[in-house]
Amino acid sequence: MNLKYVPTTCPYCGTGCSFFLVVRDDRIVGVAPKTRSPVNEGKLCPRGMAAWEFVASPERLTQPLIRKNGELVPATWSEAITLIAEKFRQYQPSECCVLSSPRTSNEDNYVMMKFARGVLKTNHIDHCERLCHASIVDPLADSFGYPAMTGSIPDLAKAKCIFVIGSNAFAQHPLVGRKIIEAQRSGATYICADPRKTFTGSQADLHLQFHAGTDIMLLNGIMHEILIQKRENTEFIAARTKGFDEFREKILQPEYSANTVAEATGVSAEDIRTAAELMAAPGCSIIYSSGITKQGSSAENIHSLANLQLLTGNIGRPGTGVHPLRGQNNIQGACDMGAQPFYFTGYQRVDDAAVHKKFETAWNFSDGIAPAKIGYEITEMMESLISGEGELKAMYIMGENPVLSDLDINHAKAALEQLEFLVVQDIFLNETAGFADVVLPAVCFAERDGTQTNTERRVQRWHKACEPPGEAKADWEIIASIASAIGYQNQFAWKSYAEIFDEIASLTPSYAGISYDRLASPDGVQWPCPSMNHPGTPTLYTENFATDDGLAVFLPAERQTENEKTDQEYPFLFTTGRCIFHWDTGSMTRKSSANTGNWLEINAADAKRLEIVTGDAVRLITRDAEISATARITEEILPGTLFMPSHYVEFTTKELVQNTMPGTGCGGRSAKIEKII
Ligand SMILES: Nc1nc2c(c(=O)[nH]1)N[C@H]1C(S)=C(S)[C@@H](COP(=O)(O)OP(=O)(O)OC[C@H]3O[C@@H](n4cnc5c(=O)[nH]c(N)nc54)[C@H](O)[C@@H]3O)O[C@H]1N2
Ligand SMILES: Nc1nc2c(c(=O)[nH]1)N[C@H]1C(S)=C(S)[C@@H](COP(=O)(O)OP(=O)(O)OC[C@H]3O[C@@H](n4cnc5c(=O)[nH]c(N)nc54)[C@H](O)[C@@H]3O)O[C@H]1N2
Ligand code: SF4
Ligand SMILES: [Mo]
Repeated sequence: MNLKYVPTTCPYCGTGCSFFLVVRDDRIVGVAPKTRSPVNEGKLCPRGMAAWEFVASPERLTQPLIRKNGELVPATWSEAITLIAEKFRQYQPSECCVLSSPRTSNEDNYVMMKFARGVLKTNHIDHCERLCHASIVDPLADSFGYPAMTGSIPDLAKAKCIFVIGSNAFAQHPLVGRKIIEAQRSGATYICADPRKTFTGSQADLHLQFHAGTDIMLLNGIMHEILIQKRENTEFIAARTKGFDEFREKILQPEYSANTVAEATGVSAEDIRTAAELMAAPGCSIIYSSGITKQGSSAENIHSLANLQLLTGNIGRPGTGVHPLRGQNNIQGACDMGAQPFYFTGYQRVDDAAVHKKFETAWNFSDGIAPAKIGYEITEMMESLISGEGELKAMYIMGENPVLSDLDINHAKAALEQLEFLVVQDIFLNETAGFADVVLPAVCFAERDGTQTNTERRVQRWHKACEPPGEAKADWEIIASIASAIGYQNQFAWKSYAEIFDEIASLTPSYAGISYDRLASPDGVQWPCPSMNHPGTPTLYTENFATDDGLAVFLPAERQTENEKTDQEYPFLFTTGRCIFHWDTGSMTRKSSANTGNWLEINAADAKRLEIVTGDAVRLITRDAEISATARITEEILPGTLFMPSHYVEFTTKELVQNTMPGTGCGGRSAKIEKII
């Protein structure tokens, strides 16, 4: 018997936990703890523990498929690659678009980005970030310079106060939740603000349960109190920020006084004052996630969190800062690698002439690269297909399932039907493959080398633990074969993931000092890491911000997400989110024993009035859709609010929430409920 322990990182969430895959005779038989990981220190959540189970699933794709007479039938690699190359050669750059994938490695995303811009000559490249944390990236850059988390997961334990808003970290990022508890046990005060009293909220020392969508009122109210109590950090503000005077004037308006804010948000004036006092003290860390980013005013919400830390000087030291918890395992990396319509790697803009020249020269395509012009976002791709106004005809999708994850499933299906040619490259025959002309089998995380970058900018290694099923190939190798068949062998001639990584490092200042040798350390390396002797950057902005003049900017926020108005007929505010049992569209978790069926959470007082008890069948009705579910009566949500998990696609949750909010929908729609008798 041959037994191996292969170190790797988790393929699920952006926390980036490490573990060993236990391999017996080329078959993975389990996971084992990797105690030297600074992120998870040997611990894993149930998803990480089970991360090896899907690898050997009999449903894995094992050979290329080509659609003939309406059916997907097995084909050879050579047939599939020749067909794709022929097709892509026929289309103009403006007719092609690409979806890259936060489930794959940095190298795969880089190669896909080079393929889109160098081979197809289009900037129409994007990934599901826009359906998830679209706005996490740019708003933080507006305030501080970098579109990323400012601190580190291990350093959260050093905070004296932790403020969590719009994140159910204990369920969705459990190993970050562990750090919150560690800080609390060491004496930190833990404050949680959320419209629901979730797992995460129920552990808090102070829970601010506010009406969905009133985030800016609440945050401005807290900052108003900090100013009134004269707790702002004047020295920090003077030395390291700009825009304070205008900000101060706006926040001191009477509409943000504790009493007015209490009325608007449902949080007591006393709790607002207490939160202000606790958060102004040195050593406060803020954590947020999709509750903040999925609203109409998500950018303003994030600016407000940045303002708060600038006001108190709680940034630039371990245990302080602003920490967005990113969703998918490598969503940070997919963004860093330029799998977006606006950027090459490391947020170098495609419409910057000098940057454009740099990539054109380095890549050396004899017929040039895509013009210095921003391409379509995923939503614009779908929109242009539906309206028929754009020119799109061909699409290449790697590791995404837009048929289930798009904001509007019928809309996504209608869009994909308009395509003349669709290539889907995945590990399973997902729902999107139903629309494909060619399906290509890819390897999964356990079968490849490569790197991924977690939510705290930590670049970490995957290591190949076993052979892929059947004829499945690495994502980058498949892309390179297509590029070669089209006529671009030289630009895609790498032999390994490490060689691709070196090319990334050579073109990306924030990754310049990272190499596979350095990544052998169990700590990984956190970017920016500009040179080989630079240690990496666990804490950003210790001395300067990454803005042109090194100063951070106060950006006062006044626009608030508009909830649909409730009235006598539709008296409830309906909101959605995740639950601990399922992952995103539920395609994997709903097949497991953890499947729970769909439910609707109703506050106990409302339920009593409507004579509904837990287990009753109820109908939820909005102005343009309805859905049935099992009632779950709870004190976890405020009276007047309803909540349903977003993983149950056939119940069309998104049709219920669409038009009012981006993403799977926070904020709220007005709704009524009926008991089904
Ligand atoms: N109903 C519903 N919709 C949602 C959400 C929800 O909770 N519910 N969440 C929203 C959010 S926050 C997000 S981030 C998006 C996610 O949107 P998507 O990324 O479209 O959703 P996933 O279900 O993660 O699909 C990823 C695909 O990648 C494949 N895959 C996994 N590993 C690999 C690999 O190594 N190589 C290749 N080639 N393929 C691979 C999987 O088989 C799967 O088909 O969905 C959004 N939409
Ligand atoms: N178990 C599990 N874990 C996951 C995933 C999964 O599908 N299942 N998906 C991963 C992905 S892709 C993502 S993006 C992350 C998301 O991670 P989270 O953002 O933590 O996910 P949710 O629980 O959907 O939403 C967070 C919180 O927002 C609150 N909320 C609702 N309305 C509002 C509002 O108006 N304002 C504020 N401030 N909060 C509000 C909800 O009550 C909820 O507690 O999770 C990742 N981890
Ligand atoms: S917290 Fe996230 S990265 Fe860590 S084991 Fe769980 S799913 Fe994997
Ligand atoms: Mo996400």
